[in-house]
Amino acid sequence: MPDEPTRPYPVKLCTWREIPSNHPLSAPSQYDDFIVTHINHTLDAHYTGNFQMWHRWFIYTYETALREECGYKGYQPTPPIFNGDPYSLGGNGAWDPDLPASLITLPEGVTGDPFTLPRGVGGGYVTTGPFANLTVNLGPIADLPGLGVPKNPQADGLGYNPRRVKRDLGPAINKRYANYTTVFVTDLLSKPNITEYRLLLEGGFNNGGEIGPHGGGHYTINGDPGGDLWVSPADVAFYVHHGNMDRMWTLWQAIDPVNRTVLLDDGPYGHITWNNEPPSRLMTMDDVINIGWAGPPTTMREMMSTTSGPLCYFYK
Ligand SMILES: [Cu+2]
Repeated sequence: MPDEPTRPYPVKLCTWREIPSNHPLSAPSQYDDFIVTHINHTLDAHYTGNFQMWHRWFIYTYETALREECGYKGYQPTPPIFNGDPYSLGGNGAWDPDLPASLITLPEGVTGDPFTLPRGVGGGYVTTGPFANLTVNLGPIADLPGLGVPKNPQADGLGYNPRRVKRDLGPAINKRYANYTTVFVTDLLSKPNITEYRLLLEGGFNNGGEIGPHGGGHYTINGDPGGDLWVSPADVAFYVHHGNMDRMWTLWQAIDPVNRTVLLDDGPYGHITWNNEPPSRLMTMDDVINIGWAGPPTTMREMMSTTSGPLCYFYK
């Protein structure tokens, strides 16, 4: 049998760096800058009109930092990514027989019913692969019942709270929402406008717990921080999942490029507040996308095409 091809470069994260004097964290790494940013923008970059654009810039900036500042020469890895070998993103969490199903609740001030999702086949600490000792420093902000990880006592989740990563990967959520066999993915590509596309992608809290391919990918990883909407970028698998979300959007745009990347002001795009609570105006192409300490700002308009403006990449 021929040798399995392996990737040329294991994924590595940047080392700790000097702290700018007005940085909000006492012990940040460059990696933590991305997590702080996502925490600070959770409520204005999800269930909002900028969801795809904000995450496109976020993951693009992350991958650029990996390549230009950390010496990484590859791309986001492709499967297998969870087999625990040296070129993977680490394995599943160790099997925890006592972990309950995931209870998903809404952020404070937002209406909607909580729902439960089936658990995976891990639940404990990641013990294999290059990220076996990856530390989550921030959060948790979400309730993670059963994981034995109390909420960060600092309400904004930015207090230094180091702990090892847990994952609860499993087939149930993935097969229902996020892998190639589910109708959600083909339905997504047939959506006629960006708002319908986004609503199916993100799912929602008022539709019987249908979480869409975006929530499906996140809750397939699950655990700590994977099951925490705010802190999820602290698991390196976040960037692969969102890379694929960006790829799906790119495919959808390619079906009608004139209307979906050029004639942009017709929208409609969603509102600027989470699920339009409190009621707010619609997002426009001139709205700024801010990613805090992670990188410079951009605009909605600049994020509409991966091959013009500040971006230059395509998916195979
Ligand atoms: Cu996000």
